[in-house]
Amino acid sequence: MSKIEDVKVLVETGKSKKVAAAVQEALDAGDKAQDILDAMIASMGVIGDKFSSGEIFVPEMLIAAKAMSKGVEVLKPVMAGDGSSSLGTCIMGTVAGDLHDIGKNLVVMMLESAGFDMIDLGVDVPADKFVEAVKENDNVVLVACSGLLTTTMPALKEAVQTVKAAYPEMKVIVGGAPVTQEYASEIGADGYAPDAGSSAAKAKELIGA
Ligand code: B1M
Repeated sequence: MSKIEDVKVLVETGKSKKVAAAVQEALDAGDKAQDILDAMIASMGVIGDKFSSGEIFVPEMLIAAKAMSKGVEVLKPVMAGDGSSSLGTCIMGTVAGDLHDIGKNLVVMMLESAGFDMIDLGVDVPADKFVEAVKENDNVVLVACSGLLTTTMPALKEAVQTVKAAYPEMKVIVGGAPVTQEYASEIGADGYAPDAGSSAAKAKELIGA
């Protein structure tokens, strides 16, 4: 079995104590960080499908998520840039009612490496908190909101519209599995990105960098 396959199996079986070492072994064997990350994202897709079919339940999903996070920790320094040039501050969070943070964490990592100073508000962030964070931090140029559930898409809309009501000129980018460009436009977001990689390019484009 290839090293990447090892990583996939460990994530899918929630072996969080072994994933970090396996990711490091894959890197040492010459696998690209992006390929390892893509494999772990695919594993979460497998986990999601098993959940949908009733083969596994929430605890197993949580354990797999923890395992993936351990792997991402190892990839972070490899994938991150030096962050030496600042494009300004970006406030990011997963919207109210939503506890999914792996995708958000990947977007934080990519935006940080693109040169943004990231303020990560975490998960289950009410709309007002995004506004407070804009107020409390210097040089905020972008607000980024993540939403993973169809049931929290209205919270995404509320976040965008609350930020826009308080700061009409603030650029807002949204993303997450159920989000589309169409929905992003409908709720008044300035930008949408389908994945963490493209979020960096879109974010830079939005602020004219
Ligand atoms: Co949840 N969950 N979950 N879950 N979970 C999904 C999302 C689901 C699709 C599983 C399924 O049914 N197949 C389903 C949602 C269905 C729907 O809404 N249509 C679901 C459900 C139903 C639930 C619960 C309701 C289950 C329950 O309690 N009965 C519950 C809700 C809890 C809540 O949030 N209030 C729940 C709970 C959980 C756990 C807590 C157990 C755990 C999350 C732990 C954690 O995040 N720390 C969990 C997990 C792990 C998943 C799956 C399996 C994996 C999510 C993930 O991390 N994916 C997921 C199934 C799946 O995704 N296929 C599922 C990998 C990650 C890298 O991808 O987050 O999509 P993703 O991020 C991508 C892009 O979306 C994008 O870039 C990322 C990387 O390229 N992106 C952005 C994300 N944010 C962005 C922002 C941007 C731009 C791009 O700009 C700002």
